[in-house]
Amino acid sequence: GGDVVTFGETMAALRADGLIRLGGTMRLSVAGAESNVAIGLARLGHRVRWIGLVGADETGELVLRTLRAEGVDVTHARSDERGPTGMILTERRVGELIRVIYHRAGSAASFLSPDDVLPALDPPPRLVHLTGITPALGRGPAEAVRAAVRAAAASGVPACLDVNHRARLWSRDQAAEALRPLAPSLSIIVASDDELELVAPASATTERDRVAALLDAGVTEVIVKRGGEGADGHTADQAVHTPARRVQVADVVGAGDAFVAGYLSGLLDGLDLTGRLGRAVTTGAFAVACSGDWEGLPTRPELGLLDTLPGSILR
Ligand code: KDG
Repeated sequence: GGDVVTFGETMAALRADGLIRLGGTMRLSVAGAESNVAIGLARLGHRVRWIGLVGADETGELVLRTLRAEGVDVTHARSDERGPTGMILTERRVGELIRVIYHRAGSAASFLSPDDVLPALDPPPRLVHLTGITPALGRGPAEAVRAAVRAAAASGVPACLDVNHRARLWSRDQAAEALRPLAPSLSIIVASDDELELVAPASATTERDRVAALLDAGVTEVIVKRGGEGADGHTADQAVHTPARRVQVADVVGAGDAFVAGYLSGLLDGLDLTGRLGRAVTTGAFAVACSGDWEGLPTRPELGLLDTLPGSILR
């Protein structure tokens, strides 16, 4: 079954250095929250499978080829004629502020269904990873998420959800309606501090209550991300704060996915909560310090690189 199975939409990513409306050069890559996590895990030596639909087009080939090249198992991913591969454009608007534009409505990935996902969970992996982006893509993807959560629970496989609210795709109310019912069947919930309310019961009104309510509902680990302030991890008997690692910011997009990859890697390696969060803030810092969502993610021997002195040369 491998270590981790994840699924979602991966798009062609076109990244402009300046303003798109002024024209100029863009760099072509791929991006998708779940495949970013998959690449992060594969670079750290874990066996990870990504499932998704791409269009029967050249950008779809780019998505699959990139994931294959990164050592991600794509044997259950496929192209589908019903829509094109989605596209995400980014431009650097001012300083570190990056504007995101989607062309993904009606994409092949929005036709994902439980039938695409369930066979890939047999034999069961050690972990299933989902994000709150997938249920925003359409009825089929939302059903696929519910089916995967049910299947994981039935076979005793821990499921991790990164809330990842995308305001361009749906409202906070719509997200909460879709995500709250999943919570009791999840083992790990990762949310930024402003996303926790989208998955915790509406009756809880403070962060403390939300964390407590999720743990009471049976979630074993609640991880709250605070960007440059680091992250907090909560289990039934422990609460740990880990500061972010200080790096020069190149591009914060993808930091959350890198964080999740580090966290899950630590979990697979049997690290304790402090160790898991330590690896998460380390992989998150790599994503922030490098441009691109996933390109700068570390291999296992590179995990210690941030401890080298600034200005030193790797030989
Ligand atoms: O987490 C980074 C993602 O936002 C990016 O890779 C694209 O999956 C993506 C999305 O839906 O925004």
